[in-house]
Amino acid sequence: VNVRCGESAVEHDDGFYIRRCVEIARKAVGHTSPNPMVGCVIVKDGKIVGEGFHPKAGQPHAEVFALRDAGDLAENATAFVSLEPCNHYGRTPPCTEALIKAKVKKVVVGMVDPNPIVASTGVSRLRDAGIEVITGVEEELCRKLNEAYIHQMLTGKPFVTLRYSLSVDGDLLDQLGAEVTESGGYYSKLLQEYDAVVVSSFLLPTNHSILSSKEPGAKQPLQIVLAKSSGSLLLPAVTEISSKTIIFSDEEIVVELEASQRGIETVVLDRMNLTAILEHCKRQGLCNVMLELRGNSAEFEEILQEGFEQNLFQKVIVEVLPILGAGCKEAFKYMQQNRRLKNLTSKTLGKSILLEGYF
Ligand code: AOF
Ligand code: ZN
Repeated sequence: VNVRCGESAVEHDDGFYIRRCVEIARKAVGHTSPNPMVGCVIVKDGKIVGEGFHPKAGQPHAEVFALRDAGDLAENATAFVSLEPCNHYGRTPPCTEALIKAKVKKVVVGMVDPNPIVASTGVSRLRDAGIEVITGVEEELCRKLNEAYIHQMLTGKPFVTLRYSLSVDGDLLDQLGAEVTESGGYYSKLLQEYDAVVVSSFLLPTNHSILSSKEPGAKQPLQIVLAKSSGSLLLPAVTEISSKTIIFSDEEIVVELEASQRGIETVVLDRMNLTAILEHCKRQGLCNVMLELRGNSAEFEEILQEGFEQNLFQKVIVEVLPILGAGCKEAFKYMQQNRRLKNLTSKTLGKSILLEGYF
């Protein structure tokens, strides 16, 4: 789609280049937290002369990579960025200064940065330097790209998604649709977007491998295991646990770890408590968390209640499978709230239907 230097120029509008910024920003999906995903494209005389994206917190920002890629061609060019260029010294120096030094003529910004340290000072710094700045191009797309980062910046809390699979008659199921956990499947792609996935310990012994994304180069989410009810929790052999795991348990349960599993962190809570779990995620710089509900959801009971009462859930993803029953009918008794979802989307996936919406 993009036209590189040397190829013939095609007339594109600003939205085209911001959409390209979003496309390349997503190359770092799952890797940037607590930072946002950002893409930058440098355009001169209708040709893309430089591209870059932010690969990981601590590494240079998108603008820096794009300016490096463009070299001297950045002079008098237009820089397109999916997020307002930063204007502060964080882990890296301000992108505004890099753009000014490179002598770009114009900057087109997808959305302003909700980070209070930046909050429009990037735009004003560029304007003060005589650079023309346009903001709010493909803004909705840019906001969707970083919905977790934005939520976390505005509320100080991780973005939380509830995900589950249902039968057509409304049972909460253990299983997912065919092939969705394989590479390219929606569930495999979803896992790479989340910094952490919360599951019930019931799921672990038999089924935990489905908690890893099969996308090439995916960063695996932290597995947060909830262990409740009296008895003991025996983890599967550590060789089978592909990503980092942390176990939150109540005082009733004994978590038995083998010698090889001693690295697994365990946290004892006096009761199952979503606020405490989210605090822990926040301290680790995790921006988004997925709650994975399966057939036996007893361990989620208090968490669901707390989440709804305190508005801790942002998004819901529901897969409806073409089967009847055989799951847990009781699952949603504690979810009785008359709430309408916003921005609902639906699509068919093979033989299933996938619904997504926001609380
Ligand atoms: C940009 N371009 O590619 C990104 C930006 O600690 P630092 O230096 O990485 O700064 C992190 C903050 O910078 C982050 O919270 C957000 O406000 C902004 N991220 N800005 O101009 C980028 N990733
Ligand atoms: Zn920056």
